Amino acid sequence: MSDKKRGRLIVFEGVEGAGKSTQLERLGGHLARAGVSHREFREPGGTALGDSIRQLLLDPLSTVSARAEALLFMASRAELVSRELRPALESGTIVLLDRFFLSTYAYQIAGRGLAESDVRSANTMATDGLVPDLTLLLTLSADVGLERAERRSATDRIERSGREFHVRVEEAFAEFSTREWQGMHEECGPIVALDASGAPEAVEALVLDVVTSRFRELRTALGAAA
Ligand code: T5A
Repeated sequence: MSDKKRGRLIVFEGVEGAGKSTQLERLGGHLARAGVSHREFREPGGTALGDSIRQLLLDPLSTVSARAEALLFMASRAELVSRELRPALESGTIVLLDRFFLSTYAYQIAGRGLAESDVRSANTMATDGLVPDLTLLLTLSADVGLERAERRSATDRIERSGREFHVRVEEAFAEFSTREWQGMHEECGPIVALDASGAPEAVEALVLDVVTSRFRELRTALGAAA
């Protein structure tokens, strides 16, 4: 398929409470008002199987070993990629995705301590080689993000993994934004780090700026709708 007809996969990543869902929804609103066909998904979830897996993974009463946890994320991902993401992209739709495999690299490799080579291999199977066109990495300290998430609702199983775990996740995300790391992980596609510590409107302006400067077709559509 020619790149011209394919949609774009835009992923939002970052620590707990970084504002991914808020910004994804805002970008989705801009696209909808501009009449741009788009779909919104989150991981884990987005399919019947994925939603069941999400419940198992996030339930504070579940006990899940690190390897089982990684494989459950992969099973949800495999289902989402084959049933939803690829068909949407192939039909020319813009896909906005709340977390993808960069989260597995941060949470399961850096956070839980699983071997990078094992996780990358399993991920290759789950994504079947699907590479994001852009990842917007919202940067925020783990402490501020957890505070935001705790203020919003009761914490889930992964949020309860302890401060040290979340600081390792924050540090991993910081490393992912470096040119050196990205050069060694081509499966991740381009990653752009954005400061998520400001007000939602300030972060939204940063998101729009990156998206419209990366994708000419969206610059035209969103510019015309402004
Ligand atoms: N996970 C996921 C893995 O371990 N491995 C994986 O491979 C994958 C895919 C998913 C969990 O699974 C883990 C990571 C997660 O622990 P989830 O509920 O989907 O669980 O968790 P999150 O994606 O972290 O969702 P959150 O809702 O916690 O964070 P968001 O989406 O980053 O934040 P958002 O937008 O919901 O905002 C949180 C609160 O902050 C406010 C919002 O109003 C809301 O109250 N807020 C702001 N406040 C001040 N300033 C701003 N700029 C703000 N932006 C939002």
